[in-house]
Amino acid sequence: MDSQASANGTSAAEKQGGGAEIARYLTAAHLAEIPGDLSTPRLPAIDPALRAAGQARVAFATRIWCAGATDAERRELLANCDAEAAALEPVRKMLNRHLSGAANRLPPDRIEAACRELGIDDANNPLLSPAERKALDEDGYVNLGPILTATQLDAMRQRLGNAVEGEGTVAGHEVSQTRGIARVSGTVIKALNTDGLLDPFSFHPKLLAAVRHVLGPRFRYSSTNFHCPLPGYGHQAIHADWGWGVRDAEVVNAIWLLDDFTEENGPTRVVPGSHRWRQHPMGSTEGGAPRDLVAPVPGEVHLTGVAGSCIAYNAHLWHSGTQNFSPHLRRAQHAFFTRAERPTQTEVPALLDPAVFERLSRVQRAVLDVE
Ligand SMILES: O=C(O)CCC(=O)C(=O)O
Repeated sequence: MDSQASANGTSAAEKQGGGAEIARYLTAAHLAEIPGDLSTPRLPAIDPALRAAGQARVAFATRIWCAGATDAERRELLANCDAEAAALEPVRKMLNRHLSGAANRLPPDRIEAACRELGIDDANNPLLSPAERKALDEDGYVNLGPILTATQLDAMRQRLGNAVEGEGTVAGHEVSQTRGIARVSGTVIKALNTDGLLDPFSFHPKLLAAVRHVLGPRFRYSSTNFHCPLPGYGHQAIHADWGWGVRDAEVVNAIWLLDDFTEENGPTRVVPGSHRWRQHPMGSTEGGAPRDLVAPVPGEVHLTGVAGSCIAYNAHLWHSGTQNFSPHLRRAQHAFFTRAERPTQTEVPALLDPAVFERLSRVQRAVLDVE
C-alpha cells in the first residue's frame, strides 16, 4: 500500500481529487469533462406524459401482484383482469415473465445445501445479530459494518478503475447507462475477477446471511454492478429495484462503500420502512398526481459511512443515488440477489468467464445458480 495511504486505504493522490483517476472514468460516464460548477443541481428530466403512463402501468402491476397471495392466484387474476387497453399490454407481458414458473437452473437443494455450509440455513443463525435483523425488518436496511480491509479496498479500486477505462463507452450496457455515472456490470463474474479479489461483493457470508434473512434459503445472484457518480452528477429518480409493489420481498441489494460516503459526495438516499408499503414510487401519487420522483421524499435519510462497509437492503425499499457535489469519485459496488425462482437482472451463464467458473467453490456456484 502507498506509504501515504490513510486508514481506509485512500491514497493521498486520490484524496486530492484524483484528477488522473477521474480522467479514466469520463468515457464510461459519457462526459467530455467534469463541470466547473459542481453545486449546480443536475437532475434527471422526466417527461410528464411518460411519467403518467408509467404511473398507470406500475399501479396496475402492483394491484395484480398484491391481490394474489401465490403466483397461481396472480396468474388467474391477470388472465381475467380487464387489461385489454394496449397501454397495459407490456405490463401483462412483464408480469407473465415473472409468473411463468421456476426460472432457477439448479434444483433448490443446491442453494439450501450452500446455506447449510455457510451456517445460515437456520433463520436464527448467529451471522446476524438481533439488532441487524430488526433493522432489516423494520427500516429495510442495515449497515453490516466495515468489512473490507484497506489493502483490499486499494486493490479493488484499482481493478475497477481499470475495468471502467477498459470498457469505455460500453461500460454498464448490460444493465443501464446514465450520463455522469460510470458503471460496470458483472464485476464478480467477468474475467476481471479471475483471482477472486472481488468475491466478497457477492459471497461474503454476512451479506448472504442478510439475503437469507429477507428472502429465505432459496435465493440466487442476480447481478453485480459497480456504480460511480462523477463530480457534479449522480442524482436519480427515487425507485425500488423491483418494478412494482409487492406483498413479500422478492429481491435484496447491497451497497459496498468503496469510498467514504459523506453528505457531500452523493450518498444513497433511502426512505426507512418504505419496503413495507407495497408500493413502487413510480406507481405512487401525491395529491392525486403522479409523484415527483426527483424531489425529496418525506422521511428520507442519507446513508453515510466509512469505506469498506456493506449496507444490505430489502430492495423494495425506496431509494436512489444523489448528486456528488464533491470533486472526488464516489465509488460503490452493488450486489443484487433474487428469489431463486425469479428472473435475474443479468444473464449469468452468458457473462460468466470460464476461468472464474473453474475456480468457484460449490457454495459459490450454488449462489450463482450454475454448475
Ligand atoms: O449507488 C447508489 O447510491 C444508488 C444507486 C441505485 O440505486 C441504482 O443505480 O439503482
